[in-house]
Amino acid sequence: MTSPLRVSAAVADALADGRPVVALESTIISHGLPRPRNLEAAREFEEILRSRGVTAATIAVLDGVPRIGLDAEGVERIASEDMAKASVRDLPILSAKRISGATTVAATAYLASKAGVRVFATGGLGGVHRGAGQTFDESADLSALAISPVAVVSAGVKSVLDIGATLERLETLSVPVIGYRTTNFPSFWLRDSGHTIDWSVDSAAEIAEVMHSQDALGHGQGIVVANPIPLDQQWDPDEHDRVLAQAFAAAEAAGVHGKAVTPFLLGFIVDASGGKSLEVNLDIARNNVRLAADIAIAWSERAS
Ligand code: PSU
Ligand code: MN
Repeated sequence: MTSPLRVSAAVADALADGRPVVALESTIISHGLPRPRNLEAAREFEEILRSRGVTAATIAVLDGVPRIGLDAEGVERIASEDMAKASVRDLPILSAKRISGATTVAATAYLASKAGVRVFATGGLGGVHRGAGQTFDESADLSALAISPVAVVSAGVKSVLDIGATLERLETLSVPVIGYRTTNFPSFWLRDSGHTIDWSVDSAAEIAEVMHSQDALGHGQGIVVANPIPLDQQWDPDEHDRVLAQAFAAAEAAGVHGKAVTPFLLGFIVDASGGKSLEVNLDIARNNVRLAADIAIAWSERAS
């Protein structure tokens, strides 16, 4: 059977030559950022990688085909079309129906690992939702990382989630969580969630070393690399707390549930903060793309 994935020529060549590649997700573009800033952002993330000599592998499903690396038209499509939000379990359905989907962290990590891309940059990871004890709402991002050997650089998980429970689940799933130059787990817009983690590293090379050790041990998990936003770029903590409280109240009043919860909260927060959360959001993603580039470079040097 031939592979159902379509790897772009640029990504395939880079992988064959052992050059650095970084995967990027499409749900953040399609459902996580407002138009038209989302298209600018998608292009900018790819450009940050290119300027460092790293090949961008933006991942999405277009007309049923999982694509690893998009051309300019593909990037425009994920930013402008109303696409399904696609997690791992949606992939076979999109494929059979030949429809398009923007891939979450879960589906992106899964597809990246199948294509041999080992480093992935995103903004924030999905996790355990507040109230999950009743709703069982836990993002498949966590379970996908248990089966996808990819180092995912994020600024932790948003404080809209239950961060303590998310860290517990990552422990259960045997997914390493490593702070980049910190043992304070970040909460996306803020540097410190109040939760500490066991391990930190000081360099991209050290993360590549952990990836190598993980392979040598025969582990198949990914790695969560937690990269806090620089202090002078973080959101004002008081405004953050105030807007989040409003967002929860609005979600409750609107009766939003399931996979609509994350996009609802993110959209509400952008509006209620007068766009401030969006600027911080973009700084976070850029910062993560830069660190992912460094890790991919270290990985390609380590592997060659
Ligand atoms: N967190 C963010 N921004 C996002 C998402 C999460 O700060 O855009 C997106 C990611 O694509 C993530 C998905 O994989 O939401 C998680 O959604 P859910 O909780 O429905 O699994
Ligand atoms: Mn969910």
